[in-house]
Amino acid sequence: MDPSLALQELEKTGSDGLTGHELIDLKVTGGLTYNDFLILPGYINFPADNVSLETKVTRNITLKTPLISSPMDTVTEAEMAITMALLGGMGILHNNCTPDEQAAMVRKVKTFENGFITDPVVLSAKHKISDVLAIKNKLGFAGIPITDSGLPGGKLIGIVTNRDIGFCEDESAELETVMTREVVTARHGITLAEANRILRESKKGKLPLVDAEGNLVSLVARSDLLKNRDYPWASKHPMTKQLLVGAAVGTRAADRDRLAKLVDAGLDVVVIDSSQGNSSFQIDMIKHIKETYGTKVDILAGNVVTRNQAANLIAAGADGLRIGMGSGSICITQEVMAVGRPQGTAVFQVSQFARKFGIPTVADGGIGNVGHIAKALALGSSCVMMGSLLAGTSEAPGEYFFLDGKRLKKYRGMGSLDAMERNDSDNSGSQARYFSESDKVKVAQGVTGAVVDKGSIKQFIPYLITGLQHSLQDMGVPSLPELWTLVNDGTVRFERRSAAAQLEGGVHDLFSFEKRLYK
Ligand code: CPR
Repeated sequence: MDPSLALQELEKTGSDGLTGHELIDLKVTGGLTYNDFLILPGYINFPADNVSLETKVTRNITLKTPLISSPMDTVTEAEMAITMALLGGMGILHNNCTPDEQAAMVRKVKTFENGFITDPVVLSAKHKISDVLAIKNKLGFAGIPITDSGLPGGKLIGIVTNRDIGFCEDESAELETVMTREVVTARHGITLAEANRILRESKKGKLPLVDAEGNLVSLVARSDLLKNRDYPWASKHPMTKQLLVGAAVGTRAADRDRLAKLVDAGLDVVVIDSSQGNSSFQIDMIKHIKETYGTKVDILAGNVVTRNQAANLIAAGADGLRIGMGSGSICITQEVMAVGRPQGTAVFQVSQFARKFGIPTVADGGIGNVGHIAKALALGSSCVMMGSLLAGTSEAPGEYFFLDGKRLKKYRGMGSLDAMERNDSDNSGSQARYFSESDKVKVAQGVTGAVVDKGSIKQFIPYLITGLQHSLQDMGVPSLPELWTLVNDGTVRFERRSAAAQLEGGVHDLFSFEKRLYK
């Protein structure tokens, strides 16, 4: 055949592979999940770093990357939420704590300014040198502002540094006898660049920022200067410029009071946390939130895995849907309840349905690598939510420990008996997701385990982002909206893979190997 007729021949015989609808053909294959299929390569005519990953997590919240951290007490507290938002994603704060503790976490994210310490350690003039030494021992620094009240927000009256206490032999001396009273300060509201310039010129270690009345608002530390970098993709509220944050709540009466505190602290997205979201309780909660807060917070409802469940929550007013039942790495829901759905099928069915109403979806659970993220997005989800992949990073709550020579962090399901015991007294947190108040026997839906140290998400998330950009480039798709259009019109093609093909797709036939994922 004449080689110049190759394209015509292709047109006549059709493209390789299957459309999304043919792939997720329930009558032929039953439920599928990420490892059951691959995406066929497309045509590349752009560099990978041109691929846009901009997406929506809910109707009104747009992010530069589709990455969300799970509301689990071994994954997302304030530090994870802050760093996820700085890197272009978003964290959802867990609710396995008191409402006040959860609201404090929201506030910490909302008041975070890169480079500014917004909750500085502060002492009063009546504190002693020994107090400074104790802080130095515990936290490693000794430059401490002194306020009249001894609290942040009090009037700044001095500062104590290493130099002030270095030659003092009496540790019981009060700080007013040694503190420096002439403090170089700047007004709250200046940019980080200006603060850095003042620090450089004044050759001081700490720059307290004060309001018009001289009250201490925050602090910039010289030692942080080098560590600070720009976060051009940071997820920020368009008006306030504060970082975006979500938080989980349940559907009980007490959760309405909890939510009031979270909204007051500046919450952007409320996640109604239920393993089976299609309930009158959740629908009532959605209606309550819409009536009380209007467009002040967006609602990510769920979890759902079927179109039927999705339809109810969309009709009630959900701004986004969280998809997954039984797909989480720590989860035994499918084993115990016999209810759930393979995640690939769930993501495709719900996302295609929700898209008709402009409702974004979040594929939650079962994300074990970059390829899974790419597949979840290709099946139609707008974002992915990750638990195990982010547990074990330095931003996840909990201390590292060693076992068999490996550095580990604890990771546990929120419906594990272990997680439930944390708040047995008020029954307001994770118990509410998985157990009824009247349950005499608590049936666990998850396990407790450990994951290997992954370092900081400041390195790990950029690896996921770059990997994802390369994945979309291989598909021949420069952005997520184009991916969804091209999957829908059958241009992006899929193929199922047999068990043998799955083995072939992994590392095989080596005596030994080391799997390093990024550098
Ligand atoms: P992985 O990312 O670890 O696979 O899954 C995290 C997700 O698992 C969470 O976002 C949540 O939806 C789900 N999950 C958390 N605890 C669970 C228990 Cl005990 N049971 C079932 N699912 C759970």
